[in-house]
Amino acid sequence: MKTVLVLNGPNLNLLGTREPDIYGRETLADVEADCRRVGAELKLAIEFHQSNREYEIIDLIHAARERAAGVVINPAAFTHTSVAIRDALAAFDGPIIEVHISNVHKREAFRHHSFVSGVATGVIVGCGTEGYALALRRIATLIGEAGKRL
Ligand code: CA2
Repeated sequence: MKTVLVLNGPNLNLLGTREPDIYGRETLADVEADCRRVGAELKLAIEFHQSNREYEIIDLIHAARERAAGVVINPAAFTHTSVAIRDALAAFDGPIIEVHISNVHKREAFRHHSFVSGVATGVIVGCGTEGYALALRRIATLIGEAGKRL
């Protein structure tokens, strides 16, 4: 079974506790359960992590080079600041889908730029927490297509 790494950046541990008008009412535990349910349906093993520390996210991306066929990442605020996370993702060979729960383009100007999008295979924005399931389905398609070419 292939593994997909689902990575969440800073403050996403607070999901469902504040700002429900922007981020909805699901907690990160609910998102993890959704990802595991969809992963089982797609026959993908899910590794799910959240970290408030940039270096931990970078280390997890490095480890994914050996362990994962794809990466789903919501880098949260690091989206708009981190060249280091972008560089780590650029060294990952499989598909990468960047997810944002909110529509960052409807929000403050500083959220309109992503350092990550330029190295992502695809970007899902403003689809709520459902974006994670959409991202996993896209990764499954891309991994399946790559498998057929081998
Ligand atoms: O829309 C998204 O998914 C974001 O990546 C979320 C980040 C934000 O900095 C990005 O611009 C867009 C913020 C994550 C913090 O989430 C919280 C959720 C509830 C309560 C407090 C923080």
